[in-house]
This record gives sequence, structure tokens and C-alpha cells, in this order.
Amino acid sequence: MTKKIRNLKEFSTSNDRYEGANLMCPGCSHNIIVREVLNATDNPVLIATATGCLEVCTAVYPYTSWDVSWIHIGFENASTAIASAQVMYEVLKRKGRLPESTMRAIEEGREPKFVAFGGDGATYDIGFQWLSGCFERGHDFMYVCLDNEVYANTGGQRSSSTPIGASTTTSPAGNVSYGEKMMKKSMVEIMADHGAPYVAQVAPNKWKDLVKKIQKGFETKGPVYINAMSACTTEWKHAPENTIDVSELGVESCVWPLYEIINERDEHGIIYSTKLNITYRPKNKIPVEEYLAAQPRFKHLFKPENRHIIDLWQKMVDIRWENLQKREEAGV
Ligand SMILES: Cc1ncc(C[n+]2csc(CCOP(=O)(O)OP(=O)(O)O)c2C)c(N)n1
Ligand code: SF4
Repeated sequence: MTKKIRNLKEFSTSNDRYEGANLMCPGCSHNIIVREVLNATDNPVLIATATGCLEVCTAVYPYTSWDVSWIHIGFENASTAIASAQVMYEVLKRKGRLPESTMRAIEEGREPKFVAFGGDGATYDIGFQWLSGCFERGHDFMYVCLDNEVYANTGGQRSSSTPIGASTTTSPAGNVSYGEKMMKKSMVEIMADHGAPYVAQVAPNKWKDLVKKIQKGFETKGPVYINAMSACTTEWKHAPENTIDVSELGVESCVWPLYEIINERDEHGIIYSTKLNITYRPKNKIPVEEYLAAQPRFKHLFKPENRHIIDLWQKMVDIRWENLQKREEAGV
């Protein structure tokens, strides 16, 4: 049963399964995204969270911010933990051994949903092998990457999601360096190439688009991957009150395009068809420079000797945006 959502006020207060008063930094997008995901459904939700800011700041024993079944697991394997819980659920259902409350929810059309949250360090790098395995085997769960483009919880080291030019503690900008040297890994496409039936990129500021995709993901059988832009006040170094504005600049410049990929895959893993939809098209695509200028992690790029990196950024974003449009047009 898909939850009906009328407006933002109703949406933001429609469900209270995640306590906002926790130890996350003020303005942290992780908090916003988790609330949006949980509020997208009235079904029971079971969650596994990889080590990282979200886990460390929301479960300081004996306190918890979670009013749902919640598993903390190693940094690398939130995916396997939640996939295993889902398999266990199927077995118990088949054997008629589920608790009465769960049976009631199922009868009311509210089948439990299984979700894993991980940062980009947990997802793009250290947990990738587990995630890839779960997707290859076709487990029925949703994986949400809270992509703040850095290992925030351990002091801001670069990850394979850190974009070119960002200053991080392991790719610091200074006299001899303009910061990170590599472009970001194409995680959305990589996960889609696993043949996942539904893969999407979202941003917390475009909440209606986000909720629609989460609801679509919850209705999908099989592995679902959601890549969520998660502006990090501490490591992107913008003011807490600017989180949503920074996210908006990311979307309006097409640095963070909003799109989805739908695959038809059979039980042998053969992908019969792939369809890419762009779900938000900026009316006036703004220069990437405006996005970069809003975040002090890129401030050194505005020195004359580093301006060429801003040009490179713009070139990369334009090429990707054009490719997405070509793929959408071609229906592949
Ligand atoms: C196997 C393993 N390696 C390293 C660590 C240390 N560690 C804990 S949290 C963390 C960073 C998490 O970064 P990310 O997944 O991007 O999440 P964020 O904190 O940015 O939300 C690291 C390196 C660990 N717990 N386990
Ligand atoms: S360091 Fe970044 S990701 Fe971690 S709690 Fe603070 S704002 Fe959120």
C-alpha cells in the first residue's frame, strides 16, 4: 500500500520513527534523508546501518534515535546484514512463525521493508564487495548511500566518491596541490550494471522526487540502490543553515543530476532492457562555479593557478549531463 503524501508539512510530521535530537552536526543532511526515507512509507521498516556518522551519532548506548528494528553491523556489511534479515523473514513467513503484529501488518497490505544505510566510504570503497554480492544474488532490499563524498566520521579522509579539487585531510589543498586528483566513481551506473531492477539518484532538497523514488523502490522486488547527495557541514565546510541551498545548487548545476535507471533482468542475470529517466530538468542550468563557491572545501580552486580545475569540472558535468540526455532519448 503506497502512502499518500499531500504536502511538506504533513509529510514531515507524518511518522516519527527517527528522533531528530541526536548527536549529528547541526545541518547534517544524513538526518534529513533518513527521515525522508522513513516517512515515505507506513509499512514496518527494518534497518541495518554501517559504521559512520549516522550509526555513531544515533546509537550511543543506552540511548537510541531509532524507533524501528535496527541493526548496527561492521563498516563493510550493512548490505549482507539486511539481506540476511530479509531471507530470515521469508523463511519464518513460510513456516508460519512470524509474530502476530507482523502477520497483521501483512494482512493490512503493509509488508515489512528492508533498508541498509551506508556512507560513501562504506559503499563505494570498503563495503563494495558485499554490496556487489548482494546485488548479483538479487536480494530483496533497498540500499541507501548517504553520499557526503568523504569519510566524515574518522576525520574527513578522501574516498572514491570525493570529487576532483576537494580539499580533504588525505588530499589537502596547499602550495603543491589543488586537492583531490581523481573524478568521482560512477556508483549509480555501476550498481545499475549489476542488473538491479531499480537504481536512482536523489537529493534531500527535492523531497517529492526523493519520496517518489523511495516509494518506487519499496514496491520493487529485488535489490534497489539509492544514491543520496548528503551535504556535510563539517567537511564541505558550509554553514549549517546553508545545507539545503548547497544541495539546491548541486541539482540546478547538474553536478548532481536526478535520474533513475530501470532494468528488466531475468533469474539468470540477463538484462533484457534498460531505461533511464531524468526526473528533474533545471530550467536554467547554472554554472558549476556557483556550486563550488558555496563550499569552502573548494575555495582554493578560485586562485588563478587552480582555475583550470573549475573548467575541468564544468567540462565533466556538461559531458555527463549530455550523456544522460542521450541515454534517456535512446531508451537505454
Ligand atoms: C573495516 C573498517 N575499516 C575502518 C573503520 C574505521 N571507520 C569507522 S567509520 C569510518 C568512516 C565512515 O565514512 P563513511 O562511510 O563515508 O560515512 P560517514 O561517516 O561519512 O557518514 C571509518 C574509516 C572501521 N570501523 N572498519
Ligand atoms: S561530520 Fe558531516 S556527515 Fe558527519 S554528522 Fe557532521 S555533518 Fe553529518
